[in-house]
Amino acid sequence: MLQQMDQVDIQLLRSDGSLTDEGRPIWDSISIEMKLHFHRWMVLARTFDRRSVILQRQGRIGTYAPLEGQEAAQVGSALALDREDWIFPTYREHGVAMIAGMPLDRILLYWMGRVEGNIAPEGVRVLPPYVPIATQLPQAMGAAWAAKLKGESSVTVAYFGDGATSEGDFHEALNFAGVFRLPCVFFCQNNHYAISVPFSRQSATPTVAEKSRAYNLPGVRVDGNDVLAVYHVMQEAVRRARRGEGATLIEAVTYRKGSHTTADDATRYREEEEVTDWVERRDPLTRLESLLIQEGLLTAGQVEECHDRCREEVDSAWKKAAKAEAPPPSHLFAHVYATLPAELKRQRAETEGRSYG
Ligand SMILES: Cc1ncc(C[n+]2csc(CCOP(=O)(O)OP(=O)(O)O)c2C)c(N)n1
Repeated sequence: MLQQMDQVDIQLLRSDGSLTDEGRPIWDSISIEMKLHFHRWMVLARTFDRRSVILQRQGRIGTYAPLEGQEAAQVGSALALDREDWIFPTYREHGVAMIAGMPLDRILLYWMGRVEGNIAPEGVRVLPPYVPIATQLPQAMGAAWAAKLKGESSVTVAYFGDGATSEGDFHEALNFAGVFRLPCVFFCQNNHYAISVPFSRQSATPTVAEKSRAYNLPGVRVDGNDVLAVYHVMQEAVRRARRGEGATLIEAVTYRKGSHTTADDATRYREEEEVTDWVERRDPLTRLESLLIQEGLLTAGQVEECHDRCREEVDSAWKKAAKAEAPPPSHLFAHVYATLPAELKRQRAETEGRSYG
């Protein structure tokens, strides 16, 4: 099983922090600024993630979906996008959302159950996190189709997990994108489990990428813990979409280090040997840090400073989020129905201390 996880079409930065022959010229062609962005955002995503798990354990935020282990897939893909591009995320894409311009305190507000956590600042094109699996895919096709009809150059990116590829919505969206040659990218983070169900129990195809063939789209299976390779394939897919050549399906092979959410216990369905292999040997952040140090772009001390600054940034975001006023209970009933059904009207009246009907 571990061997099959290893088979990818493209890896540029190996687990030990060395570049492959193909990786060297690609790394050299990237600006130092971007290389440092890879690092800072991966550290920030991890720091935010670890703090959020602690906040959940302290009862300060609600159930939370950790991303640790998937930083390279999220950061590499999001840094290849422009401000004009549309992002349709799942509940795990905090690393993508922060790069797209979602303030950290607002991401925390979402996990505190606040409506404001769903609202992106003006000009930030990231949709609220989608919880029903794969629903965002056909909706993202609507945005991509609209952009195409209007002659805009924006690209739409739909993020989803391996489990989402077992849903009808996934197939409908790929079919639609193929037929109408839509400017979009399907970005799958294959972290190997849909909660407790391994990929082999969800899909008869050994990979996600090969599912693209049925829709006449290119599919690429990239090492999702290699930020350089993810950035590279995403750039190519985005450029292709902007040139009017249609959609690409990217499968970033990765692993979530922790549980599915803070309400789950992953030790019940994952082998210790498998977890250790991914956590100790394939960590996306230590691999990049070791390359940056070898290349003389950062010292070990500067790496530590970056971690400290990110901790401060997350601290101040939490301080801000914690000050937010508690919302009135009526918020529970807003924004879903234009006209509330009778039962919900009754419940709303109850929360307001009124009798109903
Ligand atoms: C339509 C639908 N069915 C079931 C669920 C319950 N559910 C929540 S997360 C999840 C697994 C999703 O796995 P995957 O798509 O691989 O994404 P990951 O959580 O691993 O990032 C399921 C089945 C849901 N949210 N929506």
